[in-house]
Amino acid sequence: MTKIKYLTIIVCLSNLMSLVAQTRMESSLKENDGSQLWLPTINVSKMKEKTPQISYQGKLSKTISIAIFELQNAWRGQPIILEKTRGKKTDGFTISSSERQIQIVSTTDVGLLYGTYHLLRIQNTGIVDKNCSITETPFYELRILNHWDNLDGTIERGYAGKSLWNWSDLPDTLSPHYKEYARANASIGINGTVLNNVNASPEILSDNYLKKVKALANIFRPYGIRVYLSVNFASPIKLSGLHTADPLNKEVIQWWKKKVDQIYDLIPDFGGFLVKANSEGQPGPCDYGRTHAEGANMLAKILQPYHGIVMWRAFVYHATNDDRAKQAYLEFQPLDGQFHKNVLVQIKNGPIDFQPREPYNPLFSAMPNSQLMVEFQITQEYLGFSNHLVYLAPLWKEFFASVPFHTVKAIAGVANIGSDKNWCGHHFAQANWYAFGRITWNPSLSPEKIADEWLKQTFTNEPQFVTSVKNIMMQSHEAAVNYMMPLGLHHIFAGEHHYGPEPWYNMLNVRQDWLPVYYHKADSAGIGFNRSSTGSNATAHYPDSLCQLYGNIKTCPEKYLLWFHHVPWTYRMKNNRTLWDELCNSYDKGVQKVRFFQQVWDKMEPHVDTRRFKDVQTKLKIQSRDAVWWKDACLLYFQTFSRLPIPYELERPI
Ligand code: GCW
Repeated sequence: MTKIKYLTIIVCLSNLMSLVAQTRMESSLKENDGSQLWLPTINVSKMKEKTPQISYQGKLSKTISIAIFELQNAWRGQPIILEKTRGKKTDGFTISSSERQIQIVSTTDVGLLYGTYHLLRIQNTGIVDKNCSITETPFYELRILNHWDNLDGTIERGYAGKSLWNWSDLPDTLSPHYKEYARANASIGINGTVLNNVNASPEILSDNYLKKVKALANIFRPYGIRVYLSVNFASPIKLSGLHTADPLNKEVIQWWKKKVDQIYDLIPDFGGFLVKANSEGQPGPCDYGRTHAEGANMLAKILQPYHGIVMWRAFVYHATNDDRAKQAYLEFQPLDGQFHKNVLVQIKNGPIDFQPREPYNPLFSAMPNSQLMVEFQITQEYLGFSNHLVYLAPLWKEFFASVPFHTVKAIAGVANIGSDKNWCGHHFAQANWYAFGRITWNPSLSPEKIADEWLKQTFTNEPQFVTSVKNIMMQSHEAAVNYMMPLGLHHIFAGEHHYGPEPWYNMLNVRQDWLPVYYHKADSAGIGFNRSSTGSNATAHYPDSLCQLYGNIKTCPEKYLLWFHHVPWTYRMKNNRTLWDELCNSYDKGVQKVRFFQQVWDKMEPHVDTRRFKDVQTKLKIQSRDAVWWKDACLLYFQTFSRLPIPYELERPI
């Protein structure tokens, strides 16, 4: 048992003057390779010089010690009182400040840690108010990252190096990155992590790996982060040689029960399982004639006594003739109300697959009797990998413009984190990790506000820099949609790698629903996927008002036009251009935007350290070339059907 210590920590500080401005100056042009993220550098020698007075009365847990350490390292202001009060346990906190002191109050240790990070955030973004009173409560209880990390160190759709988890060294050697990762997550409220790929190796549940998982869980725990695992539904067969993985089979149930007991023995606060079943070749309950609900409930009942959960993915589609956009709905909607209470159905934001832009997945408005969670993709599988600067908060906000916050119980994000020095491959990709955390904490935060916070903490508070670069970030998603897939086009990526364009990709022996031609359907009459009542009728899965809106070519928002309709090349758009001219203009607009980003960034040189300035400049060059590649490839290919000229005033294809 941990020895309970009651102490009051009073560390005296001789100089209490506000050093906010000074801290900013120090951080702005210092060499920075991005490894520091948005958090204050830990500087033990400076801590001694400037340690503020911090008091806390109560049981000193590891979590509270971290909070005190962070404050001692970076807070430059009034004395601080950390106070734990009685009441309903939440992750929320209150910060109140007066001339003389600041008080952070919460009912939990982790709430005090979150309060600490919040205080440092407001200090670093330059808005510390002497008489403030802030109350923060996270909107979602579960704020979770999904790592698609394989046990061999590779990451599926990862573009920032190898996996952070050094499986071969664990549990004996613990990389310092584990703590830094936990610290970064805690600073933005992320409280869960699924360590391994949803295409799960059964090995993760072996005795050997569970010990490694335990070592990571021990490091993350004080930061308020619980560990979860993706599991392979056929694990009983693959690990222990059972002849079946049928969820209703007694032996199978017994196998999972024993496994779960073993896990909780090692990791008492283990979070639960994430399951990709009967999707893209993964095993699942349907292999035995059972439903997704039967599969999920079997695991859920076993996890329930431990308060564990099951996150069951609804990302399913098969090689049938029916529209891929309809398949998850057809399979999952009839199961509404059948899932056990500790099952969350995890649904990707759109009905196809993390495309640059998609309408929302209609399952979100069709399963009122189930607990749903949304899966966003932070890693930029379809958005230029770690080469393109694309700020994703506007994309996620677009989802929430259609799906009210309360519809989902939790948010998962497919992580973009790897072993690269700068964590995410592109300095600006860190903004997406940051924004994901902030949105799971408070989905009403605006993308502008989040970008503002991130820029100030990561680069500098210099107003000219913040305004100009925020402007780039805010326009970056729309720019990428324009130079890749404007007006509702989707999935016209090169086969396999999902980086560049290959709208012409068409092979006889490849599944139809993996071919771009299946999605854009360009022919001499027009372009686009008819999902209205005269086509696949996917529009019928939306509530009536939206079904009518999307189903009618005249009322369908133009950003989704080619998602829902096959449109004649000479169709008149709202601005009176023909569809073809509008398509050309959109691609061109995307390219010009990236050129504009380059110009703005070049002017930022005085405000940014050389290393990061050059890194971003180089990435923008790649992005700019790629944008031209996309424009030229798509327009020249589609022109073979439209047989119309590219408007005079636009840049010619190379
Ligand atoms: O988008 C597709 C990806 C796969 C991924 C799958 C999924 C983990 O291309 O790499 O597999 O989605 O989400 O399961």
